[in-house]
Amino acid sequence: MSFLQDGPQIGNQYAEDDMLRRWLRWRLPEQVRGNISEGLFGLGARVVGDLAQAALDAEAQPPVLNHYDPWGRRVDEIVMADGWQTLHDAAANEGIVATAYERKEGEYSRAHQFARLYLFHPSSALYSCPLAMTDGAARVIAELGDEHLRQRTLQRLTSRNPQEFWTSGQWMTEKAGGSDVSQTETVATRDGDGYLLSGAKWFSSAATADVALTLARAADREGLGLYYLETRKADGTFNGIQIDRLKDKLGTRAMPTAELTLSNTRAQLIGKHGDGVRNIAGMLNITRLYNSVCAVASMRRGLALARDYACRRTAFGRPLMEHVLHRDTLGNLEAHFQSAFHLVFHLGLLLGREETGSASDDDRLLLRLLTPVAKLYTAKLAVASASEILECFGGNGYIEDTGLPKLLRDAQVLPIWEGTTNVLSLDVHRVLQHERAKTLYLDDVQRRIAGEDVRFSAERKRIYEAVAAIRVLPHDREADARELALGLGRVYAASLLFEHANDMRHSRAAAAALELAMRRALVGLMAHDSSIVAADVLARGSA
Ligand code: MFK
Repeated sequence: MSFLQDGPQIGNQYAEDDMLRRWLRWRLPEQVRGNISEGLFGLGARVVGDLAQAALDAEAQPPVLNHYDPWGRRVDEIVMADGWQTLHDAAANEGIVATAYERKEGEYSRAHQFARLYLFHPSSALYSCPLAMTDGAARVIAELGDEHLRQRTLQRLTSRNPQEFWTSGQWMTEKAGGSDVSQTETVATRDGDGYLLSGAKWFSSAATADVALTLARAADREGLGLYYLETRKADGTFNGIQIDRLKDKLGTRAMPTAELTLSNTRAQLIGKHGDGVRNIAGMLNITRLYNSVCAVASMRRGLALARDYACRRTAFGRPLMEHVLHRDTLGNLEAHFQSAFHLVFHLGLLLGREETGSASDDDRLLLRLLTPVAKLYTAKLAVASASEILECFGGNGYIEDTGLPKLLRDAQVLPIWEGTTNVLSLDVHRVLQHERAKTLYLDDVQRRIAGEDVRFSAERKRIYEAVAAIRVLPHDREADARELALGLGRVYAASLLFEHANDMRHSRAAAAALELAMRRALVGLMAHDSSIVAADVLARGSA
């Protein structure tokens, strides 16, 4: 019989994840860990069991849009796989959104929720996308919704009961503006105590959602307003919504993204006219954090698969894992992953503090600054990591039915949706104009690496040097915004890796992650050279 190669196999994704368990031990009080570890273990088993099967089913049967029923009635029905429904039910009963709103673990509730989302995402066929928007909508409604909306909707968006659990869309993008949403053309016309919306939405992810938040322009008012709508009326028919087409996307194929036309869609204004962008930003900040959690989750899943494969696959007489160069590649990927993990989970702590009233003004400003930093930093890493992971499998990594190419296709959306790298860099730039933002950031980094300990003194010195470089860098030049934002991500991640290695004295993995990350992933912590004139010449292709 000729040679047959086994594919990669992974076990309980909580039990096998040293990074996650070490971080929880490091940051969470013992009692909180005691409360949550059994649930995480259970979810860790499901994501390689029934949820993995559901995700496979959803991926194998992508959504289909039927415009008409057999008798010619326009129905615009999106047919979803059974697996998609299973993932909906699991998202509810595993409390992927609810955990953050029940707040059973006080200020650690978001960290707990991040851990759950992180386990869930790689086996969710991107059900994490509707959950991101659902969580974002819940946050906005909790903060800005009136009593009626909070009573009617918030409870459903945060329910653990699958029959009751609603998901939300975030319909921002129109043909005229993906990044520049001020170009929104949808019109809101007053009708009784509500509004009727008419216009076209060009990228509406999770098109099967129950509700959506969207932007529109009231005829007689300046600026945009934020509107809440339910996609169906009480009789089950669409609320003035026509589904024109499903997008044919590079990845995220199990998740329906649609082009929609709104014709007198009944909606309710949230907040004031003119505050639409500012108000929807609260949702964006949550979905950007989801994006970051999902980025690190996908990096970790890729690594788990590649690591297992490296122990099974033999080449030149030895398992791949016994080849020094392959170990170097995997170690490098792990160092990148850990730097991203630290940044993102730290934001789970800050967000948890913010939502339970225990955050200081400094915590809030740092969270505001680091949210776009984490999104842009982790999304880029996730794409590079997925590409390297595929290569770890050789030709098999390029073959669809191994399930591996999906890792790369799905990762590629992470730097695009919820704001591209440049748009997020401009958001970082916007926050840095706040007089205290940069000083606060630098003081926080310095605090994490303070001390006289000789351990890691070379790493400490390099982080100090990066801090000094950032301190003198002008923060008001738009052309520098991207390099600066990426640098802020690297330096902050380095400071967390440092603190972690320093605190977890007996962890060889923590020390090795710091050492390797500083040599590779975080090299040129604040490599900065403003060469906008040269970039201008090359960008335009001038002779
Ligand atoms: C795996 C899970 C992943 C999740 C899946 C989600 C799938 C969803 C698919 C999509 O819908 S993708 C849609 C993505 N679109 C975007 O992300 C929009 C990108 N554009 C931006 O982010 C722009 O920066 C933005 C539209 C928010 C602002 O542009 P503008 O029109 O120039 O507004 P401006 O004047 O800068 O800001 C208006 C106000 O909002 C200001 O406040 P003030 O009026 O008080 O000064 C800003 O400070 C505030 N603001 C803007 N961004 C903010 C913010 N406040 C807090 N946080 C922010 N992020």
